[in-house]
Amino acid sequence: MSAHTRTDYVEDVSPGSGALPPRAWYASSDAVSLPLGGSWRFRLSDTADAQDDSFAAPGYDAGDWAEIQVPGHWVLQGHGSPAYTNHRYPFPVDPPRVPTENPTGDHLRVFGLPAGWPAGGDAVLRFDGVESCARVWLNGTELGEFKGSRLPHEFAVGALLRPSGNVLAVRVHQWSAGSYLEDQDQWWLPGVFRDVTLLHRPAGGVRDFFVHASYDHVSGTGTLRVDSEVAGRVTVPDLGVDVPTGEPVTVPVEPWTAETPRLYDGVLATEGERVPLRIGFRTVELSDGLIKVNGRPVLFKGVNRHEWHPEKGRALDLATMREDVLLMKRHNVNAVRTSHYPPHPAFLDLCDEYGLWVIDECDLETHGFTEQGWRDNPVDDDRWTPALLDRAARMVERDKNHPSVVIWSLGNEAGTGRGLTATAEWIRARDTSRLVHYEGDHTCRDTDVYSRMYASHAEVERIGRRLDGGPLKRRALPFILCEYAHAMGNGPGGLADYQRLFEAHERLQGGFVWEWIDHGIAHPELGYAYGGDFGEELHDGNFVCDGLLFPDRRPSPGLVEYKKVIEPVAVTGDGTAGTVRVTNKYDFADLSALAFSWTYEVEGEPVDSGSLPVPALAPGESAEVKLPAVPAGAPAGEAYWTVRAVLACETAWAPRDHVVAWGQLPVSARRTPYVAATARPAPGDGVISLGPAVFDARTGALRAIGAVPVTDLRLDVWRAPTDNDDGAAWQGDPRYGPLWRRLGLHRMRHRLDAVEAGEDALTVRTRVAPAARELGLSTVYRWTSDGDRLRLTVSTVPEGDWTVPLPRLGIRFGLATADLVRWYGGGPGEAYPDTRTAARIARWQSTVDELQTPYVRPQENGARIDVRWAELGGLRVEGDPAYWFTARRWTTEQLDAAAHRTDLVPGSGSAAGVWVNLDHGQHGIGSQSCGPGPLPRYHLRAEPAEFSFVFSPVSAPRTG
Ligand code: IPT
Repeated sequence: MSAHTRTDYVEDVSPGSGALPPRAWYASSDAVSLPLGGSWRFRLSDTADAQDDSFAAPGYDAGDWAEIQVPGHWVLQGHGSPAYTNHRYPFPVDPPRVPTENPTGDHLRVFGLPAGWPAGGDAVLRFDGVESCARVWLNGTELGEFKGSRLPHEFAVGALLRPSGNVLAVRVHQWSAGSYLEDQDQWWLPGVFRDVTLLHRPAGGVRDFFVHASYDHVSGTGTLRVDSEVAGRVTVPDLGVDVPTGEPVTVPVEPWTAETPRLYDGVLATEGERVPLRIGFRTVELSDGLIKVNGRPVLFKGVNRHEWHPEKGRALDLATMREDVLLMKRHNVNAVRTSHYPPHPAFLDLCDEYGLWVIDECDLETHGFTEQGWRDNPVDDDRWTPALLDRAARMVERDKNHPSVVIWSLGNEAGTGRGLTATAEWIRARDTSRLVHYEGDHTCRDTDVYSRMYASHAEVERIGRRLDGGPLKRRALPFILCEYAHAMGNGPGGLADYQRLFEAHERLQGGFVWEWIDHGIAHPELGYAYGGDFGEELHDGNFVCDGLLFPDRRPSPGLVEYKKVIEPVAVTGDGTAGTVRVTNKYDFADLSALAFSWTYEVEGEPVDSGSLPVPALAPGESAEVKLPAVPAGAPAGEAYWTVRAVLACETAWAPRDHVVAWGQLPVSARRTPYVAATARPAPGDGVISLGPAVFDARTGALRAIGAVPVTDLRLDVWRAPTDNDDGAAWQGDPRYGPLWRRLGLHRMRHRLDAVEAGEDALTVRTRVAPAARELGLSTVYRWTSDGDRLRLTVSTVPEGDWTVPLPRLGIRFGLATADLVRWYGGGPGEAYPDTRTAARIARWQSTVDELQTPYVRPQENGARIDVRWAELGGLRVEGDPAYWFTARRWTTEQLDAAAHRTDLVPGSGSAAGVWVNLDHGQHGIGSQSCGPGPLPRYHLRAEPAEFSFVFSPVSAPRTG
C-alpha cells in the first residue's frame, strides 16, 4: 500500500465500485455470520485527504486512536457536532463538488474468525448503512467504495480472510456527491450507523430470491412462487407446500393484511443453505381508481417515521424499533411511510409480523435545489441517473420480500426529472406486485397514486369530490396525503376534520401524519437540543422536533388525539335513546377480537358497569346495540354512558383489556352553579370583604378567598405562541403568533376605571389594552357571594378594530402554592378547540407538574377542556359555563421566553408559586408550522363575552 490518498470517488456522481449487486435481505439462515459491531478504533480528520491510506495496512498501530461504538455516528460520540438543516444544503451548492472541510472518520477493527467458521465457501462483508460515503479495505486490500447512506452494500471477501488478525478499515466522509441526494429534513449525522456483518457464504448457498405470494379473495387461495438465483426447494409445512423454486403453487390460505398479519413460516433450501421465510399472501392493485388489497380498498391511518433515538441518532437497536411498532399498533396507526429512506431492514420484519402497511421510500431527496428554482437538480441530469437507479435497486432488492411493503416511493422532495421516470420504470419492470408513489410531481406521470402534502381541508374535500380537475391521468387516481398534520409542538389541530373527509370520500385513502418522533438530541444542559444548539452557522431551529412522540418516546397529546380520531370502531348515539350505535371501521377485520363494556357515570363518578354484547360486525357494518336500563338508585346529576371496545384477548402488541376505541353518550345535562347574591360588600381597613373574600378597597383587587391568598387576578388574553401559532416563515400571513405580538397582546395594560361597592356586588371596571394601539377590551369584574361562595362574572367588550382572533380569553391569578389538582371535565390530557377528541368527561387527578406537556421548545400547553370544577391549592372553582383549566409553576411570559425546558424554573421571578388560567375560550391550534392554520370555526373571535366562576375554599385535595 502506498502512502498516497485517493479521494476522487468522493465527488464522483457514480454510486461506487466494488460492491456486489443488491439482493434480498434476510436476518438469519443456517449459514454462520459474525456481527462486527462494538468498539472500533477511530480517528477524525477535517478533510478527506488529511491522512494517507496507510492505516488500512495490517500491522498499523492505532493504539493512540480514540474508540467509537459501531453502529453509531461519531458526532454523537464526542467527535465533532451534529448539524440540522431542513432543506438547505449546509455547504455551497455546486454539484457534485463538496467542501474542503469534509470531516472524515477512519474506522479500524481487528477481528478473528470464530471457532467453527467453515473452511470452504466464500464470505461477504455487509454494511447496512454508512453516511455518506465509505471506502473499505480488508487486510490491506481495497474492496471498493460506496454511497447511498441508508442502503446495504456487500463485498465479496472470502479470499482475503484469515483465521485471526483480520484488519477491517473503513474511511467515512461526511460529505460526498451522495450528500446532494440525501437532503432530507433531519440532522446531518455521519458514521457507520447500521450493522456491519461478515456472512459466510456456503457453496451452493442462497443468493437473491423473490417471494411472490398473492391472494385471490374470490377463491380464498394464495399462490406462491419463489424465484431464486440458486435453485432449490420451498417448503411451507402449515400449507403442505413443498415445491421447487420457480414453480407456482396455489393453496387455500388466510391472507395477510395489516389488521390480520397472518404469516406462514417456510424455508428456502438450496444445496448449501436454508433460509427461513415468513410469507404473507396479499395482492395489491389499483382498481376502480382505488388502492385495493385483497380486493378491498384500504384507508391509511399512517405516520411518517424517521429513524430516531435521542442518544443514538439513527443507529437504532431492535428494541427501539419494536417499541415504535408497538406504540403505533397501540395507537391505532395502521401504516408507515419510511420517510425518507429505507429503514433498518429489521423494522420491516416487525411490520410484517405485527401488521402495518408500509410505503417504503427510496433514499433520495434533493430539496435544497428549490432554493435555485431546481436548476442543476441531479434528478433531471442524466449523469446522476445511474446513482438514482442504484438507490432504487438497492431498496427494492433488499425489501421485496416483505408483505407489509405495499407501495414503493421514489423519494421525497426531489423536484421532477428524467431520472425519476427512469427509476419508476425500473421498479415497475422489476416488481409488478406493488404500486409506485412520489409526491413531488403533481402530474402523476410516474405514479399510481395522487399524493400531496399539507393540503388544506377544503382542497382535500375538492379532491375527494373529484372537483379538482388536473391532468387526465391524475383524475383517475386515488388520493393520499403522504404528509399532513404537522405535529410540531402543541398540535396538530384539525385531525378529526381530515378524518371525516377521508371517511366520507372513497377517493381519499387516508394520510400519514408528519411525523412520528421529535428528533431532539439528549443534551446535558438543555434537556433536548435542536437546530442551532451546536453552533451551526445555518440551521432550522426546532423544526426538527415535530413528532407525535417526544424524543424519549413518550406519546404527546397529538398521538393520543390521533389514536382517538382513527379508532377502528365508532361508538355514537344519544344517551337517552336506550341504544348505542357501533360501527366497524376496519377494512378487513370483524369485531370478534374486541370486547365491549358500558359504564354509567354521574358527575364523573362510575355508578355501575357491565359488559355489552356486540355482534361480530363485518367491516363497514353498523348495529344499534341495546344499553341496559339506567342503574336503579343512580344519583341525580350530569350523567353519561361510556362505552369501551377493548382487546378481548392478549395480542402480540397489547395486553387484554387494552382500550381500542370508546365513546360517551350524554344522558342529562349539567346543572350550572347558582350563587344567591345575598352577601353585602363590607368596607374595612383599606379592604372590602365579601363573603369568604377580601379585596383591596382602592384597586378592587382580590387578595384572598378564605385563608387562600390570591395574587394578580385579571383578564388574560395572551398565550405563549405555539409553533403552529407562529407558523413557518414561508407561510405568509395570517400567522397569528407574530400578529398577536405585533399588536402587543403579550403586554396588555390594565387601566382601573372604577371600584364600586354596591348593595349586593363589588364591581370593578377596567380597560385592558396594549400600548400604541387604540384597540382594547372594556372589562368588568362583578363579584357576588352567598356568604360561603364567591361568584365572579367577567364581561368583556372589544373596542376598536379587532380583525385578529384572540389567543385566549379568560382570567389568570397566582396562588402561593398548589400541588395536587382534581377536576371534573375533559381529561386526562390537554385539549384545545381542534385537538379535543380524546378528552373524556370524568373526574381526574393530577399534579401541577404532571399537567405540563413537555414540548421540547416550551410553548402554550396543558389546558384541560370542559372543566366543570377544579380544586387546587385550597380553592374550588366551578365554571359557568365549563372552562379551560391551566396551572403552571411559571408565568406565561416565562413560558414564552423559554427556549428549552431547562429555562423554566419553578416560581422564579414572580410573586406566586403557581399560576392558574381559567379560560372561557382558546384559539384553535391548526397545523400552520407547515400546513394550514386552524379552520375558521376554531378561531377565537374578539366578541362581547360574559362568563362566570364560582370560588370556594376547600381543604387541599389529598391523594386517594
Ligand atoms: C416536508 C418534507 O417532506 C418533510 O421532510 C419535512 O421537512 C416537512 O416538510 C416539514 O417538517 S416538505 C415542505 C416543503 C412541505
